Amino acid sequence: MVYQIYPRSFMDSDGDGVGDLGGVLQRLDHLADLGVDVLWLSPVYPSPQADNGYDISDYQGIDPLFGTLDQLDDLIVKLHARGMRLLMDLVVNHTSDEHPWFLESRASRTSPKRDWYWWRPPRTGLAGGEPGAEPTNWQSFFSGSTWEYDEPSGEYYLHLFDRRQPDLNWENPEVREAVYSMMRWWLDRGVDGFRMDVINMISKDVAADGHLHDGPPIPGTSLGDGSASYLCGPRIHEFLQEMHREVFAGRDAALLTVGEMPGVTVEEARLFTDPTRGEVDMVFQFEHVALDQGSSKWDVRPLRMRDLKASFGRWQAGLADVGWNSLYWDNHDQPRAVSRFGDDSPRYRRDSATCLATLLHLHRGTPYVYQGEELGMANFPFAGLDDFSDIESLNHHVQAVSAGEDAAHVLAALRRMSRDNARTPVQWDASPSAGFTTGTPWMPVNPDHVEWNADAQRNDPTSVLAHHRRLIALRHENAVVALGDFHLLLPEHDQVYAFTRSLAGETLVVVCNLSRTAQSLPDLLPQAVDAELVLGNLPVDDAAVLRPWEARVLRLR
Ligand code: TEU
Repeated sequence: MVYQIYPRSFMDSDGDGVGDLGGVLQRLDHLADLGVDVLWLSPVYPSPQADNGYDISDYQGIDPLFGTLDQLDDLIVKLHARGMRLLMDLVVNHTSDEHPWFLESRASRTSPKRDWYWWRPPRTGLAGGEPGAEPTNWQSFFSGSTWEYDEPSGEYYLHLFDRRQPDLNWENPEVREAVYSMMRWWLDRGVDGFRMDVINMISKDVAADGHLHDGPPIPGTSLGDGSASYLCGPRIHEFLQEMHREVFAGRDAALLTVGEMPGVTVEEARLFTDPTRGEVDMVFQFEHVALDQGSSKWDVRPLRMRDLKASFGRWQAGLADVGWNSLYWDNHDQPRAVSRFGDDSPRYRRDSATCLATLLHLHRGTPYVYQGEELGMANFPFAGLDDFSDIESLNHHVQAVSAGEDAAHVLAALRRMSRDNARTPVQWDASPSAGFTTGTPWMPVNPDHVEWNADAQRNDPTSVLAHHRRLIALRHENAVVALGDFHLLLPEHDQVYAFTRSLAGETLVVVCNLSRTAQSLPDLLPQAVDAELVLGNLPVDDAAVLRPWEARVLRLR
């Protein structure tokens, strides 16, 4: 399994309130105890931190905020000594607007690096900066238009995310070679692979004359949806195959790559992860984290369990013979799973966190655990707008309120969906700063840390942490968990999520009650009633009754 560290919120070693590499080095026992195989480190490179490091101004260094290159080297050595591997975050769809490449590109229209980014003149007939003069109507992920006007040169540059994150032009072979050479430099240092940020956005659908196409209008705005022009664009497979040849070919076959791919379909994922094509090992897909959303992530809807099953079920089936799944509930962009998919009331928080974990870890694929998920960390009780820090949340608030949305309604959506929910400090102990820092934490510690923390759980066999340890060990020790075929049961049931995993004559039945209502097992899965209990999240008094949020892994006799 892969454990994700968001370094700014993991552990602070120098008291400045921001987590750092020294902090990661102090907590290696926690990772080893859990059974982590691979550590994915979110960006630690020099960055103005407009998007907490996803805006990189130097790909080959460490931001002093996080430490030094020596510490990174030390981390590689210490992880390897404990049998763990390190994945770095590769953010190459865009750079920071303070990256020297962009500064040079911006300097003049004739700069040798002008073409390293997407520069376009204002729309014909309109003056630069005038509303509607943007080269396309695309809406950015983080703010209004994807185009920022550059007064001195009279042209616009493209940014799919914030204006401080200009998109690199992958059409230019020099850009690609610069990225590949940087990747080789990290591999030569000993890192074991990359998690590739929005990697399915690097190929844009551009006409031979350089024209980019408008997207369908987005109701209620003057903007359009440009995603057809940049999600899995025309050259995406070519670029990833080239990267594979230029960077990974001939190196250790154990190197690992995972491509983050918003909007990727199962059919595309089969191509991306087919080992014979030489692209990436697995992708992060977004289908299951969009099931509780309407027109946007801020339009929160109730999740229907049968939709979740249908979605996971299709991905399991779609990548059964070719390719490989990554399995996640949480990461630094998602609200906390126990609050979102589980039940974070005091009565059911522990049970639902362990139930969700069982469900995820028993699927076929590589499980990812995001820091704090193994402790059952929950969403933060945000009081007001001042408590938010994330660029996406703040930009959204400004835009939505200026577009006339009710401020209280916008705030309610932020509370549930903001990425800040995932970014509060990891709760190590019950002390005032949760053992995260000796200083003032950059984000407030969740007040529930007095009860919910690693110290309280480490030696408690019933804890969320202990349950994760058991799930991870189960996969390590049982080929059927790692490799077995997946078969969905009870697809129509709205509370019980059940499936089998089978390999070489052995069959496990996994049954999870994702509700507060007790369920009768004989009515649902008679074959499971007298099966052998391999692992459960609650003590079983009555084999016939699945209690609220109970999960069982059973072996058919
Ligand atoms: O995220 C890409 C992405 O599309 C998102 O999930 C997005 O951040 C947002 O949550 C959509 O509502 C990646 C990184 O994981 C994210 O932290 C970065 O902000 C983003 O790319 C830009 O680099």
